[in-house]
Amino acid sequence: MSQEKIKQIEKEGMASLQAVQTIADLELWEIKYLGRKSELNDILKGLKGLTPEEKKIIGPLGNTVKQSLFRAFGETKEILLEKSIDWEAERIDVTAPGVPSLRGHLHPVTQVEHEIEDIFSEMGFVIADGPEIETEHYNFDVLNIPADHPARDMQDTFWIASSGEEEKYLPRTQTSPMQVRYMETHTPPLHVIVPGRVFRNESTDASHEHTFHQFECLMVGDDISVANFKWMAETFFSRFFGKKIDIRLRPSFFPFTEPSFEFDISCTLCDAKGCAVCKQSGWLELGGAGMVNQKVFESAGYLRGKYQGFAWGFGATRLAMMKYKITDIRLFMSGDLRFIRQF
Ligand code: FA5
Repeated sequence: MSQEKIKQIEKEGMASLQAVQTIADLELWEIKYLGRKSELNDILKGLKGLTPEEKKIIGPLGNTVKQSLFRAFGETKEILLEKSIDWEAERIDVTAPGVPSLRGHLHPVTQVEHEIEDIFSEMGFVIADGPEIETEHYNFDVLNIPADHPARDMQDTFWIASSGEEEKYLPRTQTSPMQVRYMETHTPPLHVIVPGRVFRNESTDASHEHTFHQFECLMVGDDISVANFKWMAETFFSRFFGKKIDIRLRPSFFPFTEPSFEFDISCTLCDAKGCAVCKQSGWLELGGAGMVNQKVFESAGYLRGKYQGFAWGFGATRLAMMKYKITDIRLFMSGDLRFIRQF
């Protein structure tokens, strides 16, 4: 009797599936023939009440019919889904012009930073990174610039407000604090460069910004001399500008170097013939340098007189100005995309 019933369910189910035209109707069909409360399911659930002989016939038959109804359901679903696609709406016009995607690129100062890093890396220097927010200790004290020293006024500082008790913090005014930070954890011989953003509380003009990029270069060993520095600087600038660059050292003062110099490079804009940017002198001022003051070595924990080395710092933003012949430094940070997109 159940056998007959199962066959009838199959016949009826298959026939009514032929008539199903929509996904909604198909869902109703599924509930009726394959759902938990379907007749077929009731029969299969009732198997335990049957004799072993009946079970042997009804069980396999019920499952086979269930499977074939399920397969037919799947096939119909696929057909209906395909039919429901609006091909017109999906149509792709392969001849339509493309929409260009916006591509960003590195900021010109970052590009120059990368070039500088590449040249120094080739010369065997390692690249180190330091914190932009520094302590008074590293930015000034260990560099031989105590609180009452007039040299503090050489770099106008943005101080971070504090209650006065604890260590004072500031956005670093120079990359030089990394000299001592690096030496505290490394033993000579060492060759390191430190690129970084620095901040000064000063009024801006065509060649001065409150936020700009510097490079610190430090080379320490047993017998490093000014001659090493001069060769290094000439080699670096000649590679950077792709032509022979001369260096001129002038006596100067920095508390953390002794002796100290400002250094100029031959003007790249006029090939040292004299122009408005170099004020007709043929030279451009680019940075400071000197032999590391033994007091700085002592701050780093080295024995006085044991090592010799040079340190120099120069403005990477100024270098970018020379490279790209930009006459106003403020353009770099202006956020003006018309400027940035030229690089
Ligand atoms: C220093 O900052 C020293 N730390 C450099 C140094 C390092 C000397 C190691 C000795 C040994 P100075 O304040 O001169 O020095 O700045 C160095 C360079 O940073 C300048 O030559 C210039 O290229 C750049 N610079 C300084 N101030 C500005 C500014 N406001 N805007 C853009 N570039 C600046």
